[in-house]
Amino acid sequence: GRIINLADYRPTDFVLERVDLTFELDPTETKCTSRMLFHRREGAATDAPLVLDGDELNMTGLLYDGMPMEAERFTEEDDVLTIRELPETGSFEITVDTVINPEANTQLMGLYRTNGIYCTQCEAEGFRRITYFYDRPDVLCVYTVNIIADKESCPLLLSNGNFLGGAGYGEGKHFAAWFDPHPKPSYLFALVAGDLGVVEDSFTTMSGREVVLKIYVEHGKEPRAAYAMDALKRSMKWDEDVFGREYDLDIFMIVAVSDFNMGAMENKGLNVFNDKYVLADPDTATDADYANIEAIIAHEYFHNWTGNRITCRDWFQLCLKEGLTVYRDHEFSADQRSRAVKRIAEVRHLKSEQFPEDAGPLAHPVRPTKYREINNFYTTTVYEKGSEVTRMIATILGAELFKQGMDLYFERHDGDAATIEDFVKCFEDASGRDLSQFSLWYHQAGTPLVTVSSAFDQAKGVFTLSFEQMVPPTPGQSAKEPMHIPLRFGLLLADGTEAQPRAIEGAEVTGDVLHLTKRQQTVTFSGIPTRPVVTLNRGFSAPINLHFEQPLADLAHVARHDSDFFARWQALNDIALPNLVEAARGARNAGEIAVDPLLADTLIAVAGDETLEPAFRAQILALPSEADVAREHGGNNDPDAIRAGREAVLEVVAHKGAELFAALFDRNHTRGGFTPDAASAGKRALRNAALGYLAIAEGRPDRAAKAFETADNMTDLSAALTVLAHRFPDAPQTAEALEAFRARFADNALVIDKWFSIQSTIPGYGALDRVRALMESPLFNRSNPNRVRALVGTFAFSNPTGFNRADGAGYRFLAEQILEIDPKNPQLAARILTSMRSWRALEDVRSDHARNALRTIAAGEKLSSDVSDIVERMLK
Ligand code: BAL
Ligand code: ZN
Repeated sequence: GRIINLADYRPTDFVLERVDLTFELDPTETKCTSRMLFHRREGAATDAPLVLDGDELNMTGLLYDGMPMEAERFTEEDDVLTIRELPETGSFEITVDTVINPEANTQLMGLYRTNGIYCTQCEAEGFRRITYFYDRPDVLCVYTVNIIADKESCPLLLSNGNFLGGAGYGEGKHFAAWFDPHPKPSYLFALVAGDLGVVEDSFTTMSGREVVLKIYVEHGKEPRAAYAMDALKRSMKWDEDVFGREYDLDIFMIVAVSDFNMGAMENKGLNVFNDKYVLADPDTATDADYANIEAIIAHEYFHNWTGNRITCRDWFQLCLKEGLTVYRDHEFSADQRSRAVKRIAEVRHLKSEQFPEDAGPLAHPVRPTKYREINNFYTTTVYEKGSEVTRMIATILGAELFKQGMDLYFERHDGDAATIEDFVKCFEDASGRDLSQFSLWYHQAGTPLVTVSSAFDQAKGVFTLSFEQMVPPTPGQSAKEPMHIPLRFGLLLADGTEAQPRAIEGAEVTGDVLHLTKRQQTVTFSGIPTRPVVTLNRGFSAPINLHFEQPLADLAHVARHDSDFFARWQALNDIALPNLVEAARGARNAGEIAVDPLLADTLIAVAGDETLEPAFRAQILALPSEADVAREHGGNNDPDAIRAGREAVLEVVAHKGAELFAALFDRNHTRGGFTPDAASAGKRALRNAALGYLAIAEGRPDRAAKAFETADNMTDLSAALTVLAHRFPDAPQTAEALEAFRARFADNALVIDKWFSIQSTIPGYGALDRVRALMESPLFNRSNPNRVRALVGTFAFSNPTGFNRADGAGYRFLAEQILEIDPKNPQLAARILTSMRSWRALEDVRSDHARNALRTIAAGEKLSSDVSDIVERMLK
């Protein structure tokens, strides 16, 4: 594929007024007729041809105003249809007939078939696999869709918008017509047909309109859609209450399918979901599954305003809809659950997924300026860092002005295909603030590093903070400008109160936000009675790395007393991480592994503090992960040493806290009827964290085996199975539990995914053989993305010691898998390959093996543009 540049953007030469699509569905020979009404754009060259996008199409007919197009007026070449000699003024109609084979569509882009269900996925460029089209987000028009299909196998015929009508169509067939009155780009088109069960409900909007809600799932699974429906209604209400956004069609539908590349898709009025993010009940879904379902249902629903009504001008603007919509779903979940715990979980995710991306060969700006394969830009940088950038706008402006900016955005751009510049302008206009420096967050890749030092002059009562910021070089960007970094802060005094400085000089301060804008900046606070303990970046107000060598006692003070619970967690993290890095160095040099007693004592004190909510204490007990330690270590990483060091720390904590953990394990048992609410989930998280430590302290599988036998919900069951498998992989109880789990859930694919994931993440050298053996299991299914991700993806992403075997066998295995998956499903292959994004940070022996494996992939024949784009960037 060629490189697409933001600078080359220009509007189309023709305006698409409307499209009428007719599908005659057939598993291998679906006929699609597309009638498009165009006129030449004002100002476009009078001889400019109409150039439409295609991808592997079989065109069987082409008409101009209903008559066959003369052969010399068009060419069909390299997936592009070019039509010449078109009128200078007035509308004309182009009709394109194509024949599609949904059964053979293993890429799962365009129109495909999964378990007998026809469905579509068109974002980003899937519509061009259905017909020749202006397949770009800035071309919006209204759609009429006629679907003809076999009545018996496809009683259900769905598309976007409102149902117009349906009837029999002879010979066992029937048809249905849909009209979507909202102009939309092709990536939001959807069609679903098949035989599905339905859960129905309704929602009355703030202006009193009744909206029909339908969630379609496989027959028999209807009860498992109840939670998704509940989450949908809460999302609709929340978007009215918080953003003033009302739903705009008479019906909102969700369809759950089992073969899906993404989590879900926000097609107008007809969301299509990976069933993993719809189906839940206590026996089969964990608390994490419930939280994910709630978040993704909300995310896709929220897209109706941020994405659908206001869409992107081009794919470079992807963060315009994704970053903003992630921010909205984060806020929704924070309001539904514990805000502090939600924030901790978000930051953990950001640091473990986005920070490594931003620090490696795949780093790119939130708003990139070029790409080769757009599918590879649905990244954690565009989504999660994009959300953090939106959050910073809210932090800088404050809640009221942020809301005014959002309202202005909805008012000014409803119906538009907009840009990041349009979005930022709304906040500038609403607040009067200049956000030009701030906008660097969209354009400069890399995680800023802020280094801080402090001094206190007791005699003058002046406290000084000196800041230095640096944005590391990233691919294509060697020199960086200083950024506008909003830091929430507090100055804690020994008595637990906060200092109120008489004056602050050297930086703008608004409320509790300190605005860093220069490469170096010294800020003085006067009128400070005693040496304060400074707490910085409360709530993770800026997505940065902060280097601040604070005395351990100061961090412990923040950990126990800060009013911001996120800051408390962060302080404990800042105590733990250097310990874990030191422990890893010790293990690598086969030296002594020293563990600071303050770390274990502080963790145990917080874990035992009954005034704190259980979910928070569970987050504290989940020490920084091996991946977190690797990131902090920053290079020459040896995953075995990192694990050995971390294990040594866990041992100390486990033994010191054994008595407490036993008490927590007993006291936090949620008995008698599962409810997925956040408080109950928190208790389960704390209990299962305690179980993990007890397994270490006791050195026997008995307690976990008993927990497995007596568990009455999937959260506790899978947690116990994980402890058994990860701590006691060779114990007979583990083999029995794994087999019992398999036998009980063999016919439930989503639960079997957990069975695969738990085993693929058993640490250590033997993991690869286990994964290979599991691939031979009759339960493994190569053509199902969830299954491939559960086994191969989880192994590569989440088993640092197993995957990064020193002999390189893990990397060779991945290369083999990528080359096998790629011809069938390039998006899936490319995504799993990004698990190697941090290969350059490995020690030499491993990084040599990793490079060789990447070269093997790069040398593969007929690589997809998805995989070749990733592998070439990784090797550059
Ligand atoms: N637009 C792709 C799926 C999502 O982010 O909602
Ligand atoms: Zn999205």
